[in-house]
Amino acid sequence: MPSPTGLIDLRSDTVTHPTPEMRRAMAEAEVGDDVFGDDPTVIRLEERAAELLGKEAALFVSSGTQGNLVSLMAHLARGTEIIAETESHTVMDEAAGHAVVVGASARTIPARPDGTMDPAAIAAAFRDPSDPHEPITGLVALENTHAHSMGQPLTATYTAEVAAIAHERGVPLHVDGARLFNAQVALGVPARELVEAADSVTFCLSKGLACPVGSVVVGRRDFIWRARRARKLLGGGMRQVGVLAAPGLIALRDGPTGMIERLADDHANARRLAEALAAMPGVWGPEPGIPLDPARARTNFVVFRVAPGRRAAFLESLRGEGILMVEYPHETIRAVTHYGIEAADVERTIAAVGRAAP
Ligand code: TLP
Repeated sequence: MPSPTGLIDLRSDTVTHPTPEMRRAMAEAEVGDDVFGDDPTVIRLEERAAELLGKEAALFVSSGTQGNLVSLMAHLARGTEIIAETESHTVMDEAAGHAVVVGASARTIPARPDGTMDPAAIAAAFRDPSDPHEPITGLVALENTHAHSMGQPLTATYTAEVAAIAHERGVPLHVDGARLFNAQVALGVPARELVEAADSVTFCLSKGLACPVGSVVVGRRDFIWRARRARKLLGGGMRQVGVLAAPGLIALRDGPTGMIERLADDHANARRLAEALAAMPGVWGPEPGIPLDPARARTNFVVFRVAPGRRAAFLESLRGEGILMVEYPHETIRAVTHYGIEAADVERTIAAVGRAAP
């Protein structure tokens, strides 16, 4: 489907518009009061999500941020600490909800280029629970795909290794799987296997899966009950919300009528963009002075840099051609492919970058 705005908007996969079928499903959704547990469409979506990820239960929430926050609230007590990646969304981009709402500190570990944290560093980051000076480690969190490493997918083996470290110490593992289905498609491994070892997972419907709103949290039944209570506390108990859950049921269908399989197109588009950018003068990879390695475009992100001090002018020049990218940390630029971006848009983008970068 061509872009509904006429722009080539590569700022994020959050800009996707719902499909015509999703809009029809929203109009026709069977609804009820979901705080009473009466919305049949929400119930179907939650059942589908739990089944798909191999967990006992699920909870539909307004956003990925809310999904992570209710998960933290359900897992943690005040004065506890999470171990998470230094630039993970939960630590960097959720307005410090872990601190402000949950009352938890974050002990952070930087990611390696493949998006993983060193397991030995995770093990070493656990606090001594017998020392009254220290916070109590209450949760380990992973992000899959890992955004700041150019959307690297984390394997089931790695997640199981981290889960074992956490579980040996009596601590649960949460996965921020905002783009978990991108990892499924990139690795060719079902999402349920990727998160089998995790105690809870948040995944987003409103990114590459093209739904207008919403994320889903999955986990054990008792965890989901606590998360539901936390959602209520945050004012996130919604009423006839089947109108928002209906697109999710379309997105999560198996096969070509759903929105998961087609993520492969986004990945191919990102790879094509990265390959072309890597060959251009004036374009580098995310680390200063190092060439862009197109093999790192494994999902739908391309992160790169232009000459020092040129970023704003570069983005402005693209904008003048109707192409949007976004500033990313450490002087980098991010381009994200998604539903609505087609191969021809990528070619137009490559030509525009060729004019703007040198
Ligand atoms: N990410 C957005 C921005 O907030 C940065 C984006 O454009 O990438 N986890 C991860 C890994 C995310 O990337 C995001 C959103 C979230 C959680 C939060 O999801 P929402 O935006 O639904 O609260």
